Parts: sequence; C-alpha cells; structure tokens
Amino acid sequence: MQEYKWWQDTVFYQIYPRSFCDSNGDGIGDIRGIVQKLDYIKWLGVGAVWLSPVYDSPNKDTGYDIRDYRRILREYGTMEDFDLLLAEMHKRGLRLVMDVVVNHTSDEHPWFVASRSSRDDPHRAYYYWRPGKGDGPPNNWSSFFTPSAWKYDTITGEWYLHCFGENQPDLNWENPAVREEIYDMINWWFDRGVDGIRIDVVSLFAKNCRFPDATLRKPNYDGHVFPIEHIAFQPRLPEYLRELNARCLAGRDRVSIGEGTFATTENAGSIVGEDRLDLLFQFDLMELGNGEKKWDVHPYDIPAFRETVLAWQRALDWNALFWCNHDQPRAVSRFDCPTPALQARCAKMLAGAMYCLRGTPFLYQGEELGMTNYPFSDENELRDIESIAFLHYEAAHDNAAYAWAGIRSKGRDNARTPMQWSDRPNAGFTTGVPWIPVNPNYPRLNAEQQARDPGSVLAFYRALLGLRRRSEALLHGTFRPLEQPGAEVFAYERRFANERVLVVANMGLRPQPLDCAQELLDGEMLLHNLEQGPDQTLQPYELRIVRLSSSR
Ligand code: TEU
Ligand code: CA
Repeated sequence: MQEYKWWQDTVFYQIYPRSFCDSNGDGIGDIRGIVQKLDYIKWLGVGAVWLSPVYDSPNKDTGYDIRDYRRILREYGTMEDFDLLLAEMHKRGLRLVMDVVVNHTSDEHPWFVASRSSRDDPHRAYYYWRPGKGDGPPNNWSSFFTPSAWKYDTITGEWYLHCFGENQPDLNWENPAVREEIYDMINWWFDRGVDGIRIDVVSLFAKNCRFPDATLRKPNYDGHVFPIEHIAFQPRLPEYLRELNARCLAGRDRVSIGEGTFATTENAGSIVGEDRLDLLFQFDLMELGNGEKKWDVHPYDIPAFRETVLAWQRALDWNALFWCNHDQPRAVSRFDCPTPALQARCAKMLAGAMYCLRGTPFLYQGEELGMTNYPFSDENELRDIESIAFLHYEAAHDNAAYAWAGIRSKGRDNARTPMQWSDRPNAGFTTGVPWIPVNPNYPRLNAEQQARDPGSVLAFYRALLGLRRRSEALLHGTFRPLEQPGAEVFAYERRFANERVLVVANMGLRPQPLDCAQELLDGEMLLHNLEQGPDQTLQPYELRIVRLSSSR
C-alpha cells in the first residue's frame, strides 16, 4: 500500500497578505489581519496556508523583490507578529508555507548594493555582470517585465541580468557562496517552525552562462527575444535542487513546492522527485486562454483543458491542483457567465472539476467566494509592475485598446483586489483607503453573506473539501478519464478499492446530453450545483459528483 504524506491529504490556501485583511486601517493587509481570520480559514476546511512574501521589500513587485530575507516588512508587522501567526496557526492545526524568492533579490538587497559598488567587490559574483556589446546590452534577451533583460550600471560600466523587473537582479546560482547563503536562510525559517516552502520560479535558477542570443521565440519588444531556451530548465537545475534537498529538506517532514514556469510533462522530472522537490506548479492550464502572448485574449479551450489534465495526471503520480494564484486572472472570469447565478454555478463547477483530481488542491483567497476580475479602465487603478509596463509600451505603439483588453482579462491585479469579507465599506477589508481598489461587486459577493447562504459558492467549497476529507477515493484513488459524452464535458472516475466516485462537469454554456446517464442517475449524488434534481441532460456549467451504487 502506498504511504501518503501530510501534504497529500491537505488542502492549501494561498494568502496574498497585502490584500487579505487590514487590522490597523492603513489600507494595507497585514499579519495581525491574517491572525483575525484564522478561524475562517480553519472553518473553510483547509489545512495549510501558503503565505506570499511578507519580507522586507521595496515592493517594486509587491514583495517578490526581497531586501532582507530575515525581516518582516514594516507595513505587515514585526517578527513578533509573525511568530504569533505561526503559533496561532499551529494551535488550530494549520500549517504554514513560506514563499522563497531566490532567483533574484531586490536591487536594494545589501548583496546587490555591494555587488554593484566595484568590479572587485567580494559580492560581485553573487549576480550576473557582463560587459555590453558596443553601446548595447550583452545580448538580445528580453525579460518578463522589460524589453531588455540587462540593465546598465554606471558605477562600474557593466550590465546586470534581470529576468523580471530591472529592480530584481538575478542571483548567480553558479556561485556556491550564493547557494550556501540561500540554504542557510531556508534553514533559518525551518528552525523558526515553518512547515514548508513554495519556491518562486525554481525552473529559472540555472542559466546558460555563455549568454548567447536567443532565437527560439519570436522577437517581442523592439527586437528583443524571450530567452526561454537559455534560462528555463537548464542542465544544472536538477543538481541545484538535489543540493537544496540535501541541505534543507532531507529528513524533515516539510513540504517543498516548486513554481515550474515553462514546465512540461517531459521536463517536470527535473524538479519533482524523491531527492528534489515534492510538488510542482505547472501553468499549462493557465495558458489555455492565451495566444502567442498571454495578453492575446481567446476563449478558454475546453477540449485542450481535458487533454492537458489527462497528460499531467498521467505524467506525475501527484499533481498540484489550482485554478488561481496572485499572478492569474480570476478563474470564473475565464468563462462566459451571462448572469451572477450562472457565474456562481460555474465557480462551483470549476472547483469540483479541479479539486477532485488526484493531487493536492491549492485555493487562492477569494476563489472560495467566486471572486471575479475587476473592470479596469484607468491607469490609476493599476498597481502591478507588469501591467503598467505593458500598458505604457502598447500605448506608445498606438495599441492602448489592445492593452486594456489584455489587462482586464489577464492582468495580475485582477487577483490582487481586496478580499471581499462583507458588504460594509471597502468590503470590510479596511477602514482606511485600500491600497488597490475593491471590486465594485462586493455588496452582492462577499464572505459574510455567503456564510449565511447554504446555496453559496462558499458553502459549496466547504462541502467539497469535507467530501474530499471523507472519501478515500477522492483522496487516494486512481484517476481514470471517462468517455467524453460531449466536447465540453469533462468526466472522470476516482476509485479506491470498492469506492467509485464519478465527477461529471459541463464546462460550457450549452446543455449536453448524458450517455452514461443511467449509471449516474442510479448513483448516490454526493455533490451537485443545481437547485433542481438531475436528469438526462447536463445543464450549462452543471457539475455532479456521484458515488456509484455498485460500490456500496
Ligand atoms: O512568477 C513567475 C512567473 O513565471 C509568472 O507567473 C509571471 O509572474 C507571470 O507569468 C507574469 O505574467 C513569480 C511570482 O509568482 C510573481 O508574482 C513574480 O512577479 C515573479 O515570480 C518574480 O518574482
Ligand atoms: Ca495594515
């Protein structure tokens, strides 16, 4: 019999601290605010929290640019507040996962300040410094957030590499001293009592240090090319992760989750495995509504969703399951929902379809309410470095309308508007002025109202997580796709010994006939997202979770 780890039987909940709950009225979510909401988190039925960065940071990329790995950002509280949070979580049987951002630091990190001070500084080799080519950068690479991935520094007359913003210089993982610093830091947090780590863009740690021009992708900004073939899944990556495992993880019952940007079913094995990391975030499902760029808006491709899920369920024994995070638009807004009622139904369907798969669910704050994208239309409403840079670039090229359509459907700020706690001002998130606007739909879409309503998305999430905890098939069962009755139907079976659970989801707006209806109708309905009883037709966004009678 397979043995399961605690993180396989646990549902995780991601908190984006700046937008979760503000305890002191300055408009910014904070650690004491999270402490106030721990009973809610426990009541929801999750067992662990992944906390997005709370470290000291100039916040150019809202905390993903760290200035001091061993200090809490003043706006979020103090180290005492952090210890209180951890103690209060452990008291409730909740575990805490820290976000480890070590592909890069902030340019205000003391290592970088020293590194840029002179070519002979002992910290010089903590980062990638190169001479330019003529007046230009060392090569044609673009970054996630800027046209060139290189920034010229006047102090020493060389360029440094940054795969994200120019204030996020990439750490040189080739340098053993850098790796030692990172392992020490991770162990420091483990010694403090944290239960795991989510590692930011782990797939980019190793680079092609010959820095050749990129050619694989099409030029994006002004002739620059995103260097996927030189920065993602490079040969030394598995070696670094084995070392990290040996130095920080081996023999400790902690969870490690790697953010596998550009992971494929073929290369996933260089991140997850016995002597590497436990879980992988892969983004194939997130990219199904993209074109060549993430900003190109296409309808969500349901047949491709099905195939992608099947491929990953086959590729890995255990997947990280998610619809949302702080970089993604709200899941329910990827689907066409003409009315609030259909939107709520769709949110429930998405939850059932995803979180009954074999793997560990990761919910993102507000997802359990069916929170939606924000109707952005004014630059003053934006906070995200990526969206703002994109808007400026496109506006300068006469494409502002394209930019706005992209931002409304894909912009990261969609996920970052404040958690909608109640119908009080600012959705009960703050008594002050929120750092980012609150979604105007909060009077009808909030936790307080949904907690009272047994038909709400929130009630459905609680029921689903409860069901998962009690069902051996949903927790540990095998996964088998079912013959698809319609192009937009996603159906599968989970089975453990005699227990067989079927999950059938209509992921589209058109009603769908059900072929395997009799078996389904004879089964015991465990969870359903319609008021009326089931029949031979799957209604738009209908979801059924059924235990087959033969299994009782
Ligand atoms: O994200 C890395 C990443 O590859 C993407 O999710 C990326 O941010 C997104 O596609 C841009 O559209 C991680 C963090 O989750 C993200 O918040 C940070 O901005 C980024 O790393 C840099 O630390
Ligand atoms: Ca605050």
